[in-house]
Amino acid sequence: MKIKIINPNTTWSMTEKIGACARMVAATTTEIIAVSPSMGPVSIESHYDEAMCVPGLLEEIRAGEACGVDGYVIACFGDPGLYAAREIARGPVIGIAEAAMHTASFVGASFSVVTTLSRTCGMAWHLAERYGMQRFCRNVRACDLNVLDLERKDSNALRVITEECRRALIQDKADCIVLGCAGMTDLCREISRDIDAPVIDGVGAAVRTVEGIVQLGLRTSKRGEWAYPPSKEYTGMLQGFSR
Ligand code: 2AL
Repeated sequence: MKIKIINPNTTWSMTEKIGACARMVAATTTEIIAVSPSMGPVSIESHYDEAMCVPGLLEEIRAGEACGVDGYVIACFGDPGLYAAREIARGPVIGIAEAAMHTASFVGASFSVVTTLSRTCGMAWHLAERYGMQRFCRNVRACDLNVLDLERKDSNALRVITEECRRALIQDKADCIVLGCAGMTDLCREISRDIDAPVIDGVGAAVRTVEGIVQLGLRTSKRGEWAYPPSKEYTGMLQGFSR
């Protein structure tokens, strides 16, 4: 099985880290292809960043369809472009936020999200609403770390995130923690050990979800909302995106 993981930001050190962590949880028979788009923001932490990462992300889905990819993971906690990606893919496309929130709801009666900047907290709440996960989501907490801080050894990210997770367990009375950024994927096991509670990394949860869906012989339904989009001309800089 071939799974393509798209880190929709263009920071390749993060993409390689995401790929390595995905390979540690994937089945030995799964091939993980981890990529960043050729254009877009170096990190995604605003609505503007999210919008601007989508064309490059869709380009990667299109390329994946041309070379037999079985399923996709969108490795950014905003799940940018998720439904557009589903429209143009045969196999499943899973966002890390939806995978993490659903998985959290299986291992606890409640979760708190621990994310990067406080400006992204509203975005995570919107996703919880969209996925019907609001009733499980106790809180969305920020660490006030930039996404790119997670790539710097001297940022103290592990300590800062672990402390916020501990506060979430105590103050929110959350049963488990959802990590709110793909760049936190490598910290999951250690934080879980330190706080003695389940910590869900969306990258691992999404990879296992894609594997499960493909193994069940399922794919994205082409009957309704996620049918292939109607063919039409796109103009100007988006000319190459005509279908
Ligand atoms: C993210 C993420 O997962 N990748 C990225 O660039 N931004 N999410 C976030 N909440 O900061």
